[in-house]
Amino acid sequence: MKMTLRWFGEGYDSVKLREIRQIPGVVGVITTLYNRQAGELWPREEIAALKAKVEAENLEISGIESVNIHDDIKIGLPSRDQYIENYIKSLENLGEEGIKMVCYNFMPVFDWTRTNLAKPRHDGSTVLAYDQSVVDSIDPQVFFDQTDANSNGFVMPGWEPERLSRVKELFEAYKDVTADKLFDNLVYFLKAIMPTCDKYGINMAIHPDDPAWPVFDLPRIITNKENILKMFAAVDNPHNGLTFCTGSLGTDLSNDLPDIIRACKGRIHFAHVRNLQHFAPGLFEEAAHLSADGTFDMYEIVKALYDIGFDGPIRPDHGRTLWGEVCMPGYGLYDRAMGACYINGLWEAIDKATKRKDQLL
Ligand code: DNO
Repeated sequence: MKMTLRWFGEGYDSVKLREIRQIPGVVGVITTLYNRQAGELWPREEIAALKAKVEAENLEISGIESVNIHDDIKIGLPSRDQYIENYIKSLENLGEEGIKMVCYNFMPVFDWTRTNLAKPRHDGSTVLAYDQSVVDSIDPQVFFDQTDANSNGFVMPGWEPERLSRVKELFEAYKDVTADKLFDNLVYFLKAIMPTCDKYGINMAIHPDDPAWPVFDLPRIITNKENILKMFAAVDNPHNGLTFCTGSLGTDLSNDLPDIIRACKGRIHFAHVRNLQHFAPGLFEEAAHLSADGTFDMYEIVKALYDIGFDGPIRPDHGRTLWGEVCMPGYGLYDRAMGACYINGLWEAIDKATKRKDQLL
């Protein structure tokens, strides 16, 4: 595995590349052209400029999160072909620049959803939290406005104002899109881009739906082992892979995370590793990465990734906001730096224990 940190780019992130470089073991960033909206073509010069900036700080671009998918592709409108063509050109430009991993999601209207961006935790930090009863009782537009207002002035990934100023319109456009239809539209998109991925060796890594069930009655299709394997089978190409995200798949406690990792061997191209603390179904908050602070056994998760020979980029995921840091909720430096060190520590221990055991046999 390759330890990385997400970086949104200059002007969008409170964290600097040099600070990221100082986290032991972090070799790269997962970044994006944050100014580019879903559906837009990514010019090669902009990708090259971003790459030069990252490399000037002795880091690499280990992958993109995200090249977002235009809603017309998800809805399956005739205009999707033009947006797919743009997507293919963007992939070609990324491929020409040697960038080989692209994370994306196929969630309608909203990306990840949390009902509180700054819930005080027992230790005095604040975290992102989710309460289904809030989602059940709020109008989606109000929900969006609240999220936007509570983001400390940062544009939150997946909550770009340009897109979400059209919440009502989007809900209308999705009204006939069932889960099956959404799945077919995903397959259509993947089939169209696979030849380009084959040509450049680009690994596509779909991000699971977060939370892993329909919100605001919108369908969600990447929610559990069965659906993920169905997606792999529908476009059976090794470049059609997954971002294994503990915090998303782990929202549903019936998902056995190490088991999903093992079932997806060879198709996990990117990993987001974090802990959650569950209180009841549909009621949880994000925790420190440490196993003891939340619900998941992080050792078992990292061990499963190790056992399947995972060698892609991995990143700590949302962190707590602490020590007075002012940052995008979930994306401060301090807690994610601790998360990276912790995951590296688990990996080193598993690696050494495995190698010593092999020597004894
Ligand atoms: C939230 C992130 C998601 C993720 C996208 C991938 O913090 O995990 O926004 O980047 O779903 O396209």
